[in-house]
Amino acid sequence: MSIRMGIIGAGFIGPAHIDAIRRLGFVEAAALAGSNPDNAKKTAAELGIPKAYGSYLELLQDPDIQVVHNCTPNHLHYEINKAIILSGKHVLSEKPLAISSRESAELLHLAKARGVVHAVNFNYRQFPMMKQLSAMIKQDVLGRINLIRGSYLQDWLLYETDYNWRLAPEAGGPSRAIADIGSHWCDTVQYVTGLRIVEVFADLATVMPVRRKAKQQTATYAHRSMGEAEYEDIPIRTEDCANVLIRFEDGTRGAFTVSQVSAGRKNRLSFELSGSKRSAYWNQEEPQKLWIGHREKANEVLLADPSLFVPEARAAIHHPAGHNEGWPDAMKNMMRGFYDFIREGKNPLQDRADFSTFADGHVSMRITDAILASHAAGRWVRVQS
Ligand code: SOE
Repeated sequence: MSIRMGIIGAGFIGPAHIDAIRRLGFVEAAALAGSNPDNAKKTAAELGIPKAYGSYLELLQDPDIQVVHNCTPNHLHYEINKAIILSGKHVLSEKPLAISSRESAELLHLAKARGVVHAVNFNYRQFPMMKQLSAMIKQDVLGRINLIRGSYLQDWLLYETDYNWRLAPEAGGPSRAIADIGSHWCDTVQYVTGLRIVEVFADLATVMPVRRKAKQQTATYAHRSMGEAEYEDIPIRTEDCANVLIRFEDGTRGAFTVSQVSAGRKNRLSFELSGSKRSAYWNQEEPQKLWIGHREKANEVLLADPSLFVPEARAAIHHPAGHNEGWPDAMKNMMRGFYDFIREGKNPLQDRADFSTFADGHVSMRITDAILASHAAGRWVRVQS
């Protein structure tokens, strides 16, 4: 018997959710809700989804649907996640979980009170190499971690004619680069090291204070060149890039940079851990490689290989060594963890989840809030626990 899911919103990320759940074999994409009936019908037909609803409230009334994925723009996450929880259906939300940690605290509380299974899509921790690295750290292979540094760099917002709903605080929220991609960096690093970020000192920058928005809507990652359309000037109030100093709960120091204006860097989430015995470096654009740094001998590169991995990491890898896996496979792992939890009837209040839950989504919102407050005040700010 398959689990039937419904999806709300189908921009860039919605189809990736559908693709990943279909690869599980026991989840059916049964319904889609859009902002109006015509669009919903068209998109549902393109994605091969049988039912289409012109509003998410109609989808939530469908008794056949057990799980709902919220793939809408950020400003709708809170309202829709709340409605999903109140409908009694399980919920998988895109990140950020909400626009502020006040909202995410309420969502976490509600999800717990209603006993629904909840997840937020921090998919980068789902790479097999991240599970391998996490196990290596637990086995003390790197020794004590002294320094954690890295970056998440993209270039899809490099030009002044690059525009998307994520740039407007009304749709994307008060933070852009930090909430959109810095949140992934923090989740991945905290997952791998097992260390919480407790304090931040941030410097945010909007390098392009005015952008030229094409009069037609522009999709995430769409490329447009000047002269192709009519434009209007839009003042920009969200950050294109940021540098953040961080302190972890055990006193470990770190720093990360985020940028959506770094030419040539497409989706480069990377970090380096400097341990007392060894270092390790990973870059999402080449996810099958882990660089291991030594002082007394030649450095090594570990290539993803199920036969060399610990069981938790082996379970996340779907093909033999050399048949490289990537982003869609990490998405599949995210979905598999979430749907196995539901299929096995696990209790979200008691059973441990290896996928990111609303608790992780809330932690992430607390970090974003602290980063914004630090930038505004020009000083260290503690992340509220
Ligand atoms: C755009 O910056 C984006 O699609 C993010 O919204 C995703 O969360 C990230 O995985 C890739 O980049």
